Amino acid sequence: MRTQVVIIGGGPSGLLLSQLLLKAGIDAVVLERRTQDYVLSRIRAGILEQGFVNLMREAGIAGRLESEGFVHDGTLIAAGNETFRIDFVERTGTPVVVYGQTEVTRDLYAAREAAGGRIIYETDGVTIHDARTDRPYVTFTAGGTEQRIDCDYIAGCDGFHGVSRQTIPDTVRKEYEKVYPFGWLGILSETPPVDDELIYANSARGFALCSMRNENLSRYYVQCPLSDRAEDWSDDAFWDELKRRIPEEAADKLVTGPSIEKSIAPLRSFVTEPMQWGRLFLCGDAAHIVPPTGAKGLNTAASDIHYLYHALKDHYLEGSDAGIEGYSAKALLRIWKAERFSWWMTNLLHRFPDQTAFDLKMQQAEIAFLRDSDAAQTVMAENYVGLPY
Ligand code: RFL
Ligand code: PHB
Repeated sequence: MRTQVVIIGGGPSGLLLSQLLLKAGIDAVVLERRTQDYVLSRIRAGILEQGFVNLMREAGIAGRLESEGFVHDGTLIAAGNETFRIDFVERTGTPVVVYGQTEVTRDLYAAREAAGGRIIYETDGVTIHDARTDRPYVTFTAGGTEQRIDCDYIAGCDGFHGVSRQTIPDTVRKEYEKVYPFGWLGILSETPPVDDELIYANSARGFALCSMRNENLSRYYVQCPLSDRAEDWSDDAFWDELKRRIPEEAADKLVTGPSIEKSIAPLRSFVTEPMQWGRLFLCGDAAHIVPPTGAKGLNTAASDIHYLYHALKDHYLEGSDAGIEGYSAKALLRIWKAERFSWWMTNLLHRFPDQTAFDLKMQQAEIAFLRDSDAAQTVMAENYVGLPY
């Protein structure tokens, strides 16, 4: 088999790239290790930057997102019982959109299927060959047979545990990592959200977040020790803990109900450099991870896809390789800024096991500064809605 671009990974990064390429008349094959149902069962991101929405529009698949997504003009920050609001639109002119990653992925699969684009599911043993030559190829097994796809370029969109990043030799690859000493326990419940906007809460008992998917689907998180297991948390224990961490006014009106999903995600900051090796390009979680506090994971994946899509389009349609050559440097410049913001928001809002009395005072002062300073709120809003591509 031959194609122009092999895309490894059928998560949001890989699917979005495949759809943009298809629109530009560039042929691609997506290889996904799991089934479509499995990918759609993962509950993850909920907040989309305008840049993400624009890419979905460019790919011609923003219809449902535009009709069903909820536009949020700002967010609430709580510290103990005190709450203040940061107005994104007033400060930057731009809102964010609440629309689940599951729905984004569903729309992308539907569009790819409708267009007859190729996705090979349940691939095993995907291996990248000759990425530093001008004739790379990928081998794998699917449906019990060994297969080979020859191509011009390979997009490594296979998430944090994928094979693409590992293909780059240790002598070339440099990894930067910070692992946080806690995780997020998250639940999804068919209850109305406690507020119209998200509440990010710093409390003496640890961080909590009130988020949502729609009028009758809420997503809540509490910071928890890494040793906790989701199955050991009853729904009642979760709701009790959440109520203790959010302002009383919100706790009093919180509607609780059975959870329909419950899981723990560890928090990590991670970047690999470079994001390109010969004809292999890394995109999304394959190249970088942020703690979810700034809602940047899926959105940083989108900026990588934007740069790679334009680079490939310039190569195939304009005969220019400037974008291809500059991909890693360009993508990393924006990634590191999103890493900084996610790390800052994580430090601002969580309790750390080794936090000293001085550290706590610094955190309180930082929150007070954010509450009182127009400039600080503008900086926060600018980062939250997404830095320009
Ligand atoms: P994914 O989604 O991990 O998809 C990678 C795909 O590659 C497949 N794969 C392979 N396929 C073939 N061969 C192999 N060897 C393969 N190895 C892996 C996998 O099966 C999978 O289908 O990466 P992608 O596409 O880069 O997308 C990244 C996003 O999923 C991620 O950044 C976000 O979910 C992060 N995130 C959030 N991002 C936001 O922008 N806003 C948010 O509000 C937000 N909230 C979150 C989050 C992530 C969370 N968790 C659980 C990590 C909240 C949470 C709790
Ligand atoms: C979510 O709704 O899942 C969500 C929202 C904001 C975040 C992280 C996760 O910062």
